[in-house]
Amino acid sequence: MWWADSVVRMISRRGVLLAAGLSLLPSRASAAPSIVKPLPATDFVVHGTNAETRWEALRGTGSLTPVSKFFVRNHTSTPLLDATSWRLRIHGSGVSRPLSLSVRDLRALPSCSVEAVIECAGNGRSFFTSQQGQAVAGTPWRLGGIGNARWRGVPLGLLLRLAGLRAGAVDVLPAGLDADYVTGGVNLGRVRRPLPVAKALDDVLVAYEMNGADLPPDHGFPARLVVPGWAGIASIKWLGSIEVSTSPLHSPWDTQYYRLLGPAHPPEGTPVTEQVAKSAFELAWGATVPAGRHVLTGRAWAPGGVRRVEVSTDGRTWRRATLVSRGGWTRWQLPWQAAPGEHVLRVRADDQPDESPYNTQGYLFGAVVRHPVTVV
Ligand SMILES: Nc1nc2c(c(=O)[nH]1)N[C@H]1C(S)=C(S)[C@@H](COP(=O)(O)O)O[C@H]1N2
Ligand SMILES: [Mo]
Repeated sequence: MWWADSVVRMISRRGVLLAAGLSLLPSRASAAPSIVKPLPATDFVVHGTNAETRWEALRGTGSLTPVSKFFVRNHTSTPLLDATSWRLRIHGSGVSRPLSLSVRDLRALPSCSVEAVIECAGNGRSFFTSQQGQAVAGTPWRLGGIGNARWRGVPLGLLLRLAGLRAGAVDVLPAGLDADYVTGGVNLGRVRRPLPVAKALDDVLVAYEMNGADLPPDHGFPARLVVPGWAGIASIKWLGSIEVSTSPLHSPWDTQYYRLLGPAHPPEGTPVTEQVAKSAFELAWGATVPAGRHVLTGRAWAPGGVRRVEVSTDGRTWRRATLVSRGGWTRWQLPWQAAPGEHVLRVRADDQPDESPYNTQGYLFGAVVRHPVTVV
């Protein structure tokens, strides 16, 4: 495994003896690195326990985001789990035959593969402040809190049926095996977020492969949920259990976080489910480029796919970009004759608005981003 070296480094840094293979490491002092894989500054901007992909680093890569460049969003630290003792429990009032599955059990079941983006609900959050002058709470991502991969795994619907899903089941609650999330002195427990049974039965995977190889530690080894089209928080990593219930389930990740709160919403807020359309240039933020002919490249994405991508290089007119490939996201390109000076480039997927509705935690930023570029 390409990541084996960093795992060994991480373990020796944490001073844990490896007597009987890898085991679940409790997260220690905050000095311990949260993310296992290397985070070269050319590919990532690090925000605390999270790392966002630099868009310029995607130029020249194919449609799938290489694991080495895929963003990481960790509430605490990547746990190093032992695949041989790992089990996925499916239990609760909504199933008649609770299951406990090993990695081997999971891999023996019929699998399928999907190409899908995983995107943090807070992707683009910093633009609420920099473009709209609004203060919002949370990690100040630009647009790099997204990646596209081919995921292989077992449809969650199949597992629920094997567990004897009851007709009256309404919600499932997948929980991670990473450390409890403690914030402001309060322990909120395992990272977990309820999902309606209807979505669970639709297109959700319990994935064990990413881009044709075992899931790497940072992305959920040995298994994670992949919930296409929905906010990244739904795609629980390091899956340990899934409760299925005939009554609604909740956790702080749907009552306190990942809920749209603010003047435009009812007092209890609106849960975040589907993501919104976005688009980005494969260019550094504030890039400096030589004058002359360029081919602008980028990607656009939306839960139902993107039909049209338009680019404005003059602040007034829009030109239709050529769509290069489709899949989890749509790659596009457009020629640009760059004249010396300061420019603001804009790209929009379908009907992306100029302003994004405010919410206090800055979720679902969907407005057209104004990307500064200097031409010399
Ligand atoms: N167990 C667990 N699952 C998790 C998280 C986490 O911290 N713990 N973060 C969630 C969030 S907020 C996002 S955006 C995605 C990020 O997936 P990635 O790190 O593989 O890019 O994982 C989700 N699943
Ligand atoms: Mo997220």
